[in-house]
Amino acid sequence: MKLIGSLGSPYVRKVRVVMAEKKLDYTFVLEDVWAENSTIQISNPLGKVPCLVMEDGGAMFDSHVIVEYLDTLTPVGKLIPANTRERAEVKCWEALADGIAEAAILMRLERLQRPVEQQSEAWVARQRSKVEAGLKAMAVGLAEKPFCSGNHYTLADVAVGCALGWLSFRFPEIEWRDTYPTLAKLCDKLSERASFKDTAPQ
Ligand code: GSF
Repeated sequence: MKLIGSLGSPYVRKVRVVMAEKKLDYTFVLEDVWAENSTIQISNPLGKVPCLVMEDGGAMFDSHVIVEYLDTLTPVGKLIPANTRERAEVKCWEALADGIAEAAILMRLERLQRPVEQQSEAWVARQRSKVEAGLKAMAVGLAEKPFCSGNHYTLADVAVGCALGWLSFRFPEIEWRDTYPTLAKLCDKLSERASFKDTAPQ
């Protein structure tokens, strides 16, 4: 398998963490999707990473689909429960974590990709409110539990760790660690895992 991605993306990191937890072999191919000569659309018409290219040449996206597929490949390090209700809970955590990252990415793109006079403060504030509300919802959902969903490590924790890691990487001014110490504790615990250590955003 070949994973096309970048070193900064929280979604690519989520897939790489899952690959590592499940001890799957793959070739990591770096792609700058913003470069004019990017060939990402050959594999993903949406022009986004992560994109998984399988042995038969077939391509798969987006990160939700990829991690769900990877989890079926081996029983090692099962990350998505089979039970429908628990499964939905884990997937909802993933949607929340990825949604926070998405809102923050939109804030960043507005600042980086648009001329200053075209930037909308209202748009940035709208995305920021999603980030703030999302962080609060994650802290409420985690409460004093050791993991996000149930009593063990799942894709929910992987997604939360990747979203929060990215937030600290790109938006150090958003001080979620002080506001939500339980989320910080979870992140510190996750960052001790080799899967997280080896994929820190850069
Ligand atoms: C999001 C992927 C994405 O936005 C997923 O895989 O879960 N829902 C998708 N990827 C970004 C890189 S990053 O900011 O994580 C991307 O490839 N953007 C290029 C573009 O043209 O938007």
